Amino acid sequence: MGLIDVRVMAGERFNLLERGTVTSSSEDPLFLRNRLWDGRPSGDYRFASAGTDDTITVDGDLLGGLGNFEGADAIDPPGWTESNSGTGNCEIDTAQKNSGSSSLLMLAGTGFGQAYREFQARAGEWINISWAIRGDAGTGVAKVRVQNPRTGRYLTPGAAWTSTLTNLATQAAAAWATGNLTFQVEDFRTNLYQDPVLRVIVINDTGGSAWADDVYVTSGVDILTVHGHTIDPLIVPQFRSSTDNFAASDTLEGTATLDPPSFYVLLGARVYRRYWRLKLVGLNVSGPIQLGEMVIGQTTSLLVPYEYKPRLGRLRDRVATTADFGEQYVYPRARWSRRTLQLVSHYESLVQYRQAVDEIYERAAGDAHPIVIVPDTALPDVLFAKGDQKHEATRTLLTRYDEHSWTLTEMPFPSAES
Ligand SMILES: [Ca+2]
Ligand SMILES: [Ca+2]
Repeated sequence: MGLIDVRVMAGERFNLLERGTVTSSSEDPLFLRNRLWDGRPSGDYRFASAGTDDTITVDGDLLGGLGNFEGADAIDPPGWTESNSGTGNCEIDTAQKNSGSSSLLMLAGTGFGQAYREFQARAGEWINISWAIRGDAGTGVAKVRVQNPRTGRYLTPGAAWTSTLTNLATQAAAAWATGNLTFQVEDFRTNLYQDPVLRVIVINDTGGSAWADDVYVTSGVDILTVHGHTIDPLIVPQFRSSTDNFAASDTLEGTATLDPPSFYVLLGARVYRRYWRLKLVGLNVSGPIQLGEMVIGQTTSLLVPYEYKPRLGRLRDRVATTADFGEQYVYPRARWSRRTLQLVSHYESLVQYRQAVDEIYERAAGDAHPIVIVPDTALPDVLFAKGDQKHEATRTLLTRYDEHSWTLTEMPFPSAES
């Protein structure tokens, strides 16, 4: 990290709200919660009333909670695809469980019992997978695997990727064994794609019976951002995490300092937990809170070029008319100014230049998808922005890259009238 810490998220799927399941303490029927992650701060979400301690909660399990293998005895595992061989079979079993009232039974039969479920990942993303598996102390061995179907590689217990078929964990004993692993998805240049889908596989290919339960996948979270809000000055926004949907576990990860029109809470490190919550502590006396866009995600730290000279600007949306005698009338139409950030960096190496182009320009596909950027973590500014359609740099001597004008423009907020 250089003298300045720059954080960025860009593309189609950086917002955990979009990949998880979102609930809120109340909801205006005309301004539903999917407007929190529609990629447009101008489309705002609203609570139904001015409640006390309003909350937005996301269940961030990337398997959609279906790794709990809950269901009626002997049915097919909900949400999992069976890929058995011979007389092998997978089914829900209420006789064995690590938690809840059932687990997945994998009968090898004359071949093997195997089930898999895929989840949306992002290139280079830090992820944690956890599991519980059980053998039968005879021939049945439970195995967990993670595969990237795009590269064909398997995740190793050492968190590396290999083209050899590899188990993440195995259990032969007739007792539940739990484990978890934090790993990084293969990067953009290995996948040759921004957002690969990964496959979690549970299998018994040795004989007899084996079981799996409580398979969960969480993305490492280090930021909460809110763009365009009507939160009263005395409300305290808290960023909280939980392992049990805020029953017994409820951890305060960070507190935001309110800033109009946007603010963020950046954590000191990535945290791997299933449930995340924005809690707006206090009563919003001015009325139901409106939120233009809300992001929970994982930032990338930019390798800041030596000459990082962001040019900050502001833009006001308005209507202007000129009378026939020349007098100008200007009417502000927006509630807040929009900020612009012009990057005119000089990259000292190909690595620095490529990271900026891959992580910002390529992930955002030019000006197609949004970019969330904190230009300096020492300052309160955070932009939900669009980039430029075109990007140009001049390669000079000694692999320096001089960027031409590259402007990120904050997207519009809800109009002043709404
Ligand atoms: Ca929105
Ligand atoms: Ca279970």
